[in-house]
Amino acid sequence: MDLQESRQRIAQALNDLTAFNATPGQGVTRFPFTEEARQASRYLKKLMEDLGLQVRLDNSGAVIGRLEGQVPETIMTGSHLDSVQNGGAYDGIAGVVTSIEALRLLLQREKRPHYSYEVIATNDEEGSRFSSGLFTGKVLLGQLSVEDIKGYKDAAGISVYEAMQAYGLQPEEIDQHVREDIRAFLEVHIEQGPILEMEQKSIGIVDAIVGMKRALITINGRADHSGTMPMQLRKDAMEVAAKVIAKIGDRARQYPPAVATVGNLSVEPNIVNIVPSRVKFCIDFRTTDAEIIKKMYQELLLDLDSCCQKYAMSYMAEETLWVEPVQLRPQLQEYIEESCRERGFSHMHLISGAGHDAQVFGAQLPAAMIFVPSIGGRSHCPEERTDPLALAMAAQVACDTLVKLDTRQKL
Ligand code: HGY
Ligand code: MN
Ligand code: MN
Repeated sequence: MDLQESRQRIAQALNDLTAFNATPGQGVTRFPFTEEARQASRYLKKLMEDLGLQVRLDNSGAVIGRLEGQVPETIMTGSHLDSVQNGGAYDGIAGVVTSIEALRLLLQREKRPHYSYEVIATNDEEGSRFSSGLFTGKVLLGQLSVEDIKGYKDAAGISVYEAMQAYGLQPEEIDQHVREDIRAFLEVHIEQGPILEMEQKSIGIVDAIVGMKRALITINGRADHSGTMPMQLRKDAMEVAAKVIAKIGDRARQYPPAVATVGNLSVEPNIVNIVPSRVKFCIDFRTTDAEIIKKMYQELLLDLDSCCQKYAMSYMAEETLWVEPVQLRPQLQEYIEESCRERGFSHMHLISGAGHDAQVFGAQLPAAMIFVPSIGGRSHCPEERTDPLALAMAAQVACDTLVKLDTRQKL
C-alpha cells in the first residue's frame, strides 16, 4: 500500500466530507449536535465499517470504530469532526481521516494486534457553539456533570443538555460511561501555524500543548437615551467592556508566549441611540504555564471590579473551559521520531498553541501528537489548506508508531 494510494483515499474522503457543511462557499461550519454533524458521522461510520471495525456512536456524539486485540486495553487514535464557524476543511477532520488510514495500514501489518484499537471522531472539540470545548474527551474521562452541560449555552440560549436530547443522546447519563480501558491516545492534526512550512519539515512531533481558559463575561449597565443622559450618570456596559478588553492583548504581551483574545461579543439592546444595558463576551487565554493564565485572568477580574465600582455597575464571570497545559509522552514521541528517521521524513519538535483532544487525554494517560504543515500557516478560516500527501505521510508514521507500541508494549 503506497503513499499515493493513501493520499488519494484521504483526499477523496476530505472532499466528500466538505459536503456536510452549514456554510457552503464560505468555509466549513459543522457545529456539534447539528444535521451537518450527523451526516458527517454517518459518512465516517461507513468508512470505519468498510475497514471491518465495530462502529458505534457514543453518548458524547463521537463516532468510534473498534478493532478487538488480544487484550481489551485500548489504544485510541483520532481527532474531532466538528469545526469552527466558517472554518477550514482540515482542522480536526483531516486527523480523523488520517487515523482511519493509519488503522487500515495497521490491519495490513497486524491481523491480531496485542492491544485493542479505536479510531475516534470526537465531538465539540472546538467549543465554538457553546464557548466550551474538548467535550468528548471530558465525557470519556468523566469530567462533566449534568449541571455543567445545562449551564453551557449557545447564542440561541440552547444548552448542551438540550442539544444532546434533540440529537438523540442521553444527557442524564453524561457522567455514566467513563472509560478506564484507554492506555494511550495518538492524534494527527494540522499544525494550524507557519512553523513546519517555514522550517520545511514534513512532520511535527509535539512536545506540549498550551493550557486554555475560556470564560463568559457579562457586564450589566442600564439602557438610557444616548442623547439626553449626561455622561456622569450613565451606566454604559459597552464603555466598561471596551476598557477591560483593550488591556487584554498588551497584558498577554507582558508574558510571552502567552496569547489572549476576545473572539465574540454581544450587545443589548444593540441599537445605535440606546446606551448599552448589557454586553457579553468570551475570553480565550493560553500559554504553557498554568500560573500565567490564572494571573492574566485575575488581572482581568481586578479591571472589571474597579471599572464596575466606578460606575456602580455589576458583572458576572462564568468559566466555560479550563484545561491544563500538557507535556506529551516521551516514549510515544520516540516511536514517532524513529519512524520519521526510518522513512526519511524530515521532522522537528514543537509546541502546540492550539488546543486539542490529546491534551484532555494527555493529562491522565500517555498521549502524543503528529503535526503536518498548514499551507501559509492559515487555519480557522476558509483558506485553511494541507497537502493530502503530507497527511498520507502522517498516516504511515502513525501506523509505524502504533506497530512499535503494539510490539514493544512500552509506554
Ligand atoms: O481553539 C483551539 O485551539 C482548537 O482549534 N480547538
Ligand atoms: Mn482542531
Ligand atoms: Mn480548531
